[in-house]
Amino acid sequence: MISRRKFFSNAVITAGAAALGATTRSVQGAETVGQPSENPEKTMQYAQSGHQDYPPGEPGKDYTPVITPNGSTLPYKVVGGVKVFHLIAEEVDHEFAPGLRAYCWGFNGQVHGPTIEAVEGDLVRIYVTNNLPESTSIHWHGVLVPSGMDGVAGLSQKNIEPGETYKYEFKLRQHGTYMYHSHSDDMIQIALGMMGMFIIHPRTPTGPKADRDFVLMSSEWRIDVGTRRPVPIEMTDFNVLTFNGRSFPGTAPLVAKYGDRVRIRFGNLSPMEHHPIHLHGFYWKITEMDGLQVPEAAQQLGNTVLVAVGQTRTVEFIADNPGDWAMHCHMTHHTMNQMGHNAPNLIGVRPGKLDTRVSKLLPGYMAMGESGMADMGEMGMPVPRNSIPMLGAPGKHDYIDMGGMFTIVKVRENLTSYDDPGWYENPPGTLASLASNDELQRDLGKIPEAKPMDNNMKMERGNMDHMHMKHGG
Ligand SMILES: [Cu+2]
Repeated sequence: MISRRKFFSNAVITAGAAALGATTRSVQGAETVGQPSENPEKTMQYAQSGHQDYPPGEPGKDYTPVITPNGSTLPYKVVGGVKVFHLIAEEVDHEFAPGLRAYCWGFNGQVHGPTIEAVEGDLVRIYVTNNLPESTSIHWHGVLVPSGMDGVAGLSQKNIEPGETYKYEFKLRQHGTYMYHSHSDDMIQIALGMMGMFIIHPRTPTGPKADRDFVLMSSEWRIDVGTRRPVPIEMTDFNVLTFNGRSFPGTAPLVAKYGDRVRIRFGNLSPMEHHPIHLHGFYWKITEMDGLQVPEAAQQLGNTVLVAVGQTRTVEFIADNPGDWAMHCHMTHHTMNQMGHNAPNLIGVRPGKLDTRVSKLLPGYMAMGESGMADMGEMGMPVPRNSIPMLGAPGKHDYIDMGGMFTIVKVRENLTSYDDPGWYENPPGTLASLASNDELQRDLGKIPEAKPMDNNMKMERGNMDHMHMKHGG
């Protein structure tokens, strides 16, 4: 167990080693942070013995449970002092956002699997039942376990064959934000969704307590328009980007009260891509990297954190800025929905009725608008069966041209519950608005002349505006 005092003594050793130029020592010093013992042999005995140092940690008493938006926490029961969990790997008919469903592989009826939550020092026993048509195994990503519990099929254990239930058992000798995922036929099983978050709370918390503790797992999928099975061999062209298995507008907002300390634990098990996650309205501190606590003096400040495939990053900030704040991957293709991909480039072109004619021949065909793609989400063309428009959803002020790996952090004063409070009411004078002629004359000395790029283009668009997106068939 890492006490605050030991934590600081480690930090001092690390600093001292670094000062002497012993860089390898400093790396070793860093590794001891978050682990219960500086003595590797003792640590190993501890991890492999059934010896119990602490009673099972209890929610509300030993920790404040995390919130998994659009997801849930895996229930457990205590048997003889051991926390017993049961994961069932199975096919799930999963909704990514209203209008788009696909047959994925997940756990306990969910994509991704429920969040496993426990406390440092807990002895956990996790049963894994395989109801998939092929063998599997589960790896506890970042969790320090005995080699035979590490879940790499063939290397650490036998495959769990269809219909079999395996038992994993280990003691949690660290705390932090970790993950679990299939480690058998990885490319297929991860592309189909077989992953979840694994949160281990500290036995003896140090530092300020989070009022809101969110868990967000990133992933990416290719689901061809009109189909209902993600393409598991995709390597580059992903068209459905998700937080906790959902694409905006299917993502639930993260709600906080003004003044709350908000923690967000990001994990990324996308098949191929890293995600720079950006939050508007705040700066945060990166408090954990791959589950390991970052010493306070070394916590980076920022508003974007790169979460590479296989990494977790935990951030904390004070919700001191009321409003509706975008939080999203900053790769522009990752905030776009399914139909935004592979659209022919028609910027500056007059397509006339081409779209309508071609779409009769090619289901799912949709060209880019003449003046960009912002109109596509709200234009009148019917959406093919089982698909989501390329862009987002109606917002308070206008259509939101964002989708995919996008969600909203909602901070409010005077909240009575953490239910979705609806759209933010902007206080007078705090909303961007159309400039008046008086203001323009006063400040610019003139009224800027409107110079449309091509007046002819505008004529083709009239009948596309203000029509609702609807699903065909
Ligand atoms: Cu991304």
